[in-house]
Amino acid sequence: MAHIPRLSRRNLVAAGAIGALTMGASVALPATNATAAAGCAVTYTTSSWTGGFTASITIKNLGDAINGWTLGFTFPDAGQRVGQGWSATYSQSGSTVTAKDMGYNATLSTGATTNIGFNGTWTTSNPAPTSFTLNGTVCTGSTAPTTTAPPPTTPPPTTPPPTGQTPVAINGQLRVCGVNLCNQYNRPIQLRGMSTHGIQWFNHCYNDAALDALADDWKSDLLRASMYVQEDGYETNPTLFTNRVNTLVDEATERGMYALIDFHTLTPGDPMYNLDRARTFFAAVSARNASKNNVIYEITNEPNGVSWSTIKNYAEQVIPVIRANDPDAVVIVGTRGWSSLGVSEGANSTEVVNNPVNASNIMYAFHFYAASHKDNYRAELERAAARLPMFVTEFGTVTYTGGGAVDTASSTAWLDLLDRLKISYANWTYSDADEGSAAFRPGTCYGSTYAGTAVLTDSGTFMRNRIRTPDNFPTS
Ligand code: IDC
Repeated sequence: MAHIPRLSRRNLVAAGAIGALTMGASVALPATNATAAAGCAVTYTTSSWTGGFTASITIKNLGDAINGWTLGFTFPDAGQRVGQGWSATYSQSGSTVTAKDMGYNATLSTGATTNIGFNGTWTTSNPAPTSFTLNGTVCTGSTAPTTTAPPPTTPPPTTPPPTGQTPVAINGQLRVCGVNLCNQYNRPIQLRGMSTHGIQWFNHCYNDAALDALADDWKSDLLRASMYVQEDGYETNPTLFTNRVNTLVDEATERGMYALIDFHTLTPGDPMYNLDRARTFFAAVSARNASKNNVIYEITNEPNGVSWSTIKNYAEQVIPVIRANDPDAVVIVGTRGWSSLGVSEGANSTEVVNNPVNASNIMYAFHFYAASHKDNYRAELERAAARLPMFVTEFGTVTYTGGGAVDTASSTAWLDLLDRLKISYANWTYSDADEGSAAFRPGTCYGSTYAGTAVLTDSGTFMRNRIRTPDNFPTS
């Protein structure tokens, strides 16, 4: 098996991350005039708080098809500023703002819409702009700007999810019911799926063929998009990573899978270190994905070295940011000791049961690595699951380092327990990392074959067998 030395692997995947940025742009686009835009309609809605706001903008092209667009508007108040944006590249000069397409969303056929947005700041007041231009043409079809968020007059632009037998088509919007995750029929279900590796390193693994294999060959219910915050992740380029998470949500949606957005804090272990980043990130992704029924938010991966009360405090500051945009989505909160319910730091789930997060429709995360964590961890999860809604957002079949051999006996005991308790799970990792936890053999992601078993490691073979068995989701 090819051994890719660690350093060069990182260099390669860094190149892959850049490649992905241009991936959307390399799709053949119709040769249409980039300046033509005979008419347009814009809706601009905000949710505002003291000094800050999130703006959601829908652009509808009422003219000829265009390939390449720039939206222009002017803030009415001198103190209004664009901050982090998504689905467009923003610039501001004085009060004049332009938002340019990002390549993958450059084409707008006649009647097509696209959604963009940004987080901004304001000082004295936050009125909506009164006029918009698209490629220089005034958008007379613009609906009256408002800050009270009326329903958009245009439908969301994303590809509609497939209907029929996909996990999302069957189960719809999920909610927490008692200690379970329930589907649209209010019946407990279990989602079984895979986690990406860090998208800053393995972005090239999440191409169409790989995601097709996950949905169709593995029959996965779930894709966890693991966005590290440190370690060359989100903090280095918030816009790039926010956009990439959003496109992974779209990829899951198109395939009828649930998308778990993982704000992958790890080192430092105190989630408060990333509180401002979390607020910015979750404001953006929850606004962008609010109308979808398949998005689950995991607000901190593995808190460690901090008390439960600190984690709870963090959760109670981040959850309202999500709820403001996407009130019905399930939110998952990490637990103490690398999401071990405290066990790895000498505590247990009692601290959570006695002092739960003050929010509804939430679950708690539990993580394990089967070769390292055995009976005492299983016993604690089972004890906790009688009192708390639990979701295994990450686990490995190997040791907690992510490496080593598959512990088949312990992994089987774990998954049998999760199946029995209907606890949902995502396995670390759907990647070709050179480590035992990866599902694919090293080098697989530079090829084009992902389905079948020839490309799989021992862990991949084990997990594919567990995940692809029928779900039998209840429908009444
Ligand atoms: C590991 C990766 C490894 C990477 C390391 C960097 O497998 O390639 O070098 O992170 O931080 C976790 C974490 C997860 C770890 C994984 C395995 O959530 O980020 O991934 N693990 O060590 N918790 C327990 C184990």
